[in-house]
Amino acid sequence: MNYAEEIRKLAAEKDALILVHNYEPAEIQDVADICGDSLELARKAKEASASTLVICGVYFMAETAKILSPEKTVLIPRPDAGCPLADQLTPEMVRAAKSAHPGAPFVVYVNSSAATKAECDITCTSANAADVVRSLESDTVLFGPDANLASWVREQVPEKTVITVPENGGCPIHHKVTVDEIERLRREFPNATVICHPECAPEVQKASDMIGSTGYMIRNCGEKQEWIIVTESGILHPLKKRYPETAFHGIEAVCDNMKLITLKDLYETLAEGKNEVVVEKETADRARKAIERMIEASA
Ligand code: CIZ
Repeated sequence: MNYAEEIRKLAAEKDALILVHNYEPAEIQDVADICGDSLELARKAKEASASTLVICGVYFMAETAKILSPEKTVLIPRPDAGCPLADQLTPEMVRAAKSAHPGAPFVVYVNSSAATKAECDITCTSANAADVVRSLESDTVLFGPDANLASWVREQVPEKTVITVPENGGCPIHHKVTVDEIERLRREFPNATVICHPECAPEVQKASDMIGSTGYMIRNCGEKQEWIIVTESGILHPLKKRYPETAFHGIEAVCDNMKLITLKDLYETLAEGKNEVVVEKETADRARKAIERMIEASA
């Protein structure tokens, strides 16, 4: 069977919109209606008129779509696609931090569960974390779970005190990138500009020429002829598609959770309407406030 063709036919028949994250495998990105980073997918999920949304990404992304569009059916082809970063911040940890710092708002990275978001004041993504923190009145801000992203926020918003919860949370894939690796790539490709994701460690951020989310990379990598791309390998596909004349050199960084979905999984999910995402109403209502506040702050 030609799964890609059958998926497109089924999506039309079932009034389904397929939203795919930039880290997904190339063949999944190629059958998407919309590809993007978490912020772009959240915005599109909110605006979409289709009755069904199929989210190809990790579970928190599907939860976010369901929270923003409770009236829609939201499906995820692999509900077991988790996020080890999201698991590092629980609702109890947020409550404890808030009671230790009364009045300080909690900014939660979108890579978190619905239950954790429900305890927080506002969400952020890697595309808008500094803008979100800057938008808050309080001088002290609680931020979690990614301490590397928090460090980048501190650089851009030095007037605020940013307290990380947990102290050293991080994405295992980005956190293991080393300065040695960047230097080796610079020696190999001396004319390339290095751009890293803000989930990388502060020393890797400093060793890079630019820092940005995947959406930022896609928008800005037309500016130079050769790049070293320091983030999950899935991003190379949309970059090469968009800038066919540009040279892109990636690093060894593969998120197994982002690579779980196959075309067969996507086809079966659409055909059977299975793997529906459910978020309990009270949790969804509270988490929605935090996500919508982010969307307003980064409009
Ligand atoms: O914001 C996102 O979607 C993540 C997890 C990374 C990125 O920069 O796209």
